[in-house]
Order: sequence, then structure tokens, then C-alpha cells
Amino acid sequence: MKTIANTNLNEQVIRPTFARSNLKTRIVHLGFGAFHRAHQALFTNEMLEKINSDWGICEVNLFGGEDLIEQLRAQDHLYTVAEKGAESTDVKLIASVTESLHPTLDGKAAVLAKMTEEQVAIVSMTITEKGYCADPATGRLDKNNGLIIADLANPQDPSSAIGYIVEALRQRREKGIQPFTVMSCDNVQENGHVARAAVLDFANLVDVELASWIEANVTFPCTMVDRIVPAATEETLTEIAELVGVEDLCGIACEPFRQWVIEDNFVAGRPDWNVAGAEFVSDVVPFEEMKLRMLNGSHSFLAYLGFLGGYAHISDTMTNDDYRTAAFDMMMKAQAPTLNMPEGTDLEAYATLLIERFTNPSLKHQTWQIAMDGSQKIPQRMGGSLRHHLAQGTDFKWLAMGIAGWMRYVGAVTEQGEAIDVRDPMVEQFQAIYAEHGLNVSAVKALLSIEAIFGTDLIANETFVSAVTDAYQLILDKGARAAVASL
Ligand code: NAI
Ligand code: CS2
Repeated sequence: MKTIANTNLNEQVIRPTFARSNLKTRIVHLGFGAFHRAHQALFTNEMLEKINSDWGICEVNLFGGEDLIEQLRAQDHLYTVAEKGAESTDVKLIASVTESLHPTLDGKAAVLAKMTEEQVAIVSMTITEKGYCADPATGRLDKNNGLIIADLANPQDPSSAIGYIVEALRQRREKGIQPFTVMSCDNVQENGHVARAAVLDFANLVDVELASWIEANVTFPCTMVDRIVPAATEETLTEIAELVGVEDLCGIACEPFRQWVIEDNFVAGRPDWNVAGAEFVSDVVPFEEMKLRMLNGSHSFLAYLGFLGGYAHISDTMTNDDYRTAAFDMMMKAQAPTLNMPEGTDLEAYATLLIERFTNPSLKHQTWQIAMDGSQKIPQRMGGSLRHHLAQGTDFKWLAMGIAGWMRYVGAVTEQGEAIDVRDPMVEQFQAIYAEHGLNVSAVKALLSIEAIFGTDLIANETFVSAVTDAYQLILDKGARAAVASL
């Protein structure tokens, strides 16, 4: 089968017409995963199509994904995105990528050399929550993180994203090259602030003068990113090959909806992503919080309780009225009241749209995928809202059930007694707790004692502990579906 670079694509594929030869690598992106392909790279592609601009992207995977980078090269750095609505699909060819690197394929020095090229103005990231090597509860660098310990011992030979950024900035400073902007596009609350804290904490341990230079000269804009992009499966790639007319192993499918709100704070210029629908604002934090709590919070709730209830995909959970109602109530009763939004924000319309997006039957978004890395997700998706309700004395039963669902899920056995493949950087800690307690309700307090997830305040709050304990017991006794119905 011919590859996509042959441009013998089906008529329906929307092809860009801008001259790729004019592009320069002005962005180095860490994390050529599913999401970036359907979000930042696509926004950049659409911007390039609308205005005269030379912003191209060099794609880097620091962990895994060697095959994807090799495949991307074999395809002349072209790939397609299938935007799947409930009734129709648009397929777009993306041509905004100029080159790609992988430390395993090209060496770490090649990645650092690219990051220190003079015209590189932005280093952006979709490296998952754990990629920041930050303590989820405090948002500061986790100095006990294995990658950080290794990188601090050998800062000029980094492995972590934080280590690469600090070393690249050090080299730029030494060579008298202006710094780049560090732009996080991960689902991390105040993602720019967390990136900044991790980079500065790390730099301070390496060289305090370098840290002061970074503090004075580098910006870390916060961004709110939104588009549901499930991991590609065999089925996705087969469908894309049919739609495109040639095989595209870098192809990705996603929903039609997309949103990107960016803090306009760049030290070396930025693309006009607004012409492709992004919004530049002075303060992203309220939008980030709204999205993390309403969308991601209810997503995690549906992932744990949905998986336990036997639903493989988010759209499957939406076929059960109890789950649908609980997700909407989670958004409107547990999360919306905790937000401080600019005047005119219609949270009910937002929640209604979210339910509609979750229902999209064309998207096979696995509950198991969203359930991953809960230790990194729970604090920002549920922790802040919980503390709000506990302080106000208001109802938080949806949050308690969500946390109990997560606890039961990391017990690593389904309601039918089959093993669950729990993926989480803290999985060994969960295994040790369950080895001691079994699925017994006494596991609740042991899990709540994990400070990196729950801080020290929540375990001390009787109302909270007993609500989670009751919810967990209900899931044990009656199962997840009945527990959700009880809400
Ligand atoms: P993915 O699994 O396809 O890609 C993960 C990427 O992270 C890979 O490029 C990998 O190299 C990199 N990575 C993993 N661990 C790392 C580490 N410790 N240090 C540096 N890089 C590391 O996942 P996907 O779907 O691309 O999501 C990535 C992130 O994007 C999510 O965690 C989330 O924060 C954000 N996001 C994802 C959305 C989605 O629907 N998929 C939507 C909105 C945001
Ligand atoms: C999901 C998100 O995997 C997850 O944890 O909640 O990736 C979600 O799909 C996106 O944030 C939507 O923008």
C-alpha cells in the first residue's frame, strides 16, 4: 500500500495548500502523542492555511513512541486527523510538522541542539501529568522522583522533560541566545505555573544564577486545552486508511469539538493561533479550573465507576440514565458551585454540551484509558472542589463517590473477580495497601493517608472520611451501578 506522502489521497481529505518549504522549526514540541496531533499541530496547520506564517514544529518523544517518530519520518512528516461527529466525519491532512527527533534514535545531544537553535521560540509540551515530576498535592518539584534524582546527579545528560528544558536554557544562556517560552498543554491545574515551579526548583538545585536568569527571562503561559482524542486502536487505523485511501499509521481520530485558551505571555513571539480559533487571554486559570473540574472531574468519575460497572467506553456509560444524571449532577452540583467564572459564563450550557460530547457514539474512548494515572488526576479534578464543599458545609456526595470509585478500581480486581491492569506511577503503593487490607473498607483510610494525593487535611476531616467510607462500602456491597443509582 502506498504511503500518505504520495498524496494520492481520497477526494474528501481536506488538504492544506500553504508552501511547507517556507516553514522553519520555531516550535519544539515534547510529546508527539495522540492529543497533540489532533490539537496544537492541527491549530498550527489551520493557521498556516489562513495567513502567511513560517511557524513549523519539530516533534519529540522523550519516552516511548520511537515507532511513531520513525513512521512519521517515513511519511514525510504528514498525517491525517479524522474528526468524528455523531453523524459525519471530516478528514484533514496535517502539514505543520517540519521534522522530528527521539533521544533513542538520534541521541540526547541532537534533541538539546534543536532546543538551542536560535529560531526556536517555543518549547511546548503534552507529556502527561506525571511528566512534570511534581508532587500532585503541592505542584512543586518532587525531589524524590527517580528521574529527577538521576537528572540532578547529571544535569547535562537529562532524561526528564524538566531536565531537558533546564539544560537547553543553560546552553542558550551560555551562548548568548535569547530564551524560549515554555508552554504546557497538559491537563494540569495552572499548568504554566506548575511547569515554572518544576523548572525553577530544578534549576535552583543545579545553579542559582541560572535559576535567576530563567526567572527573569522565561515565561510559562498557562493554557486550557480541550479536545477528546482517544488512543488510536487497530480499528481507528483501519477506518482512517479507508477514509484517506492510503495507510496512515500516524493518523488519529477525535471529536469535532476543540478549544484552546492561551495566556498571552510569550518571550520570543508566537503564532497567531487565534486565526484558527484559539483565544488569547490575560488569565486562563478560571477556564482551566472549569474544564478540569467539570469535564475531567466527571470523566474520571465515569471512568472508575463506569469501568467497574462493566462499561468499556464513556459513550457506553451515557446509555445508562443513572450515570448520565450523576455525571450532569457532578458537573452542576459538585463542581460548578466551586468555580469563579467571568460574568456571562453559562455553566449549564457547558455541562449540557459536555454530556452531548460524552454521548458521541463514534468515539471509542475507553474508561480504562481515562482511569490511568489517577494519583496525578484526582487531586486537581476533585481535591479543590472537595475542600470548597467541606469549608462551606455543602453536599459533596458525587465527589465522595468518585473517590471511592477510584479506590475500588485501584483494588485491581473487577466486580466479576478478574484482574484490572492498573497503570499509575504509584501503583506499587496501592498494591501494598491492598495486600494488607484486601478489598476491605479499612483500605479507605490507608489510601487517604497518601499525602501526595490527599495532603494532610482530608484524612483529618471526619465528615469526609466517613462519606468516602460509606460510598466505598456501598460499591463493595451493591456494585458500582447501584452505587451510582443511589446518588
Ligand atoms: P499519549 O499516551 O498518546 O502520549 C503521551 C505522550 O507523553 C507521549 O508523547 C510520551 O512520549 C509522553 N510522555 C509520557 N510520559 C512522559 C514523561 N514522564 N516525560 C516526558 N514525556 C512523557 O497521550 P495523549 O492522549 O497525547 O495525552 C497526553 C496528555 O495530553 C494528557 O496526559 C493530557 O494532559 C493532555 N490532554 C489529552 C487529551 C486527550 O483527550 N487525549 C485532551 C486534553 C489534554
Ligand atoms: C481525560 C482527558 O484521559 C483523561 O484523563 O479526562 O484526556 C480528556 O479526554 C481531555 O482532557 C478532553 O479535553
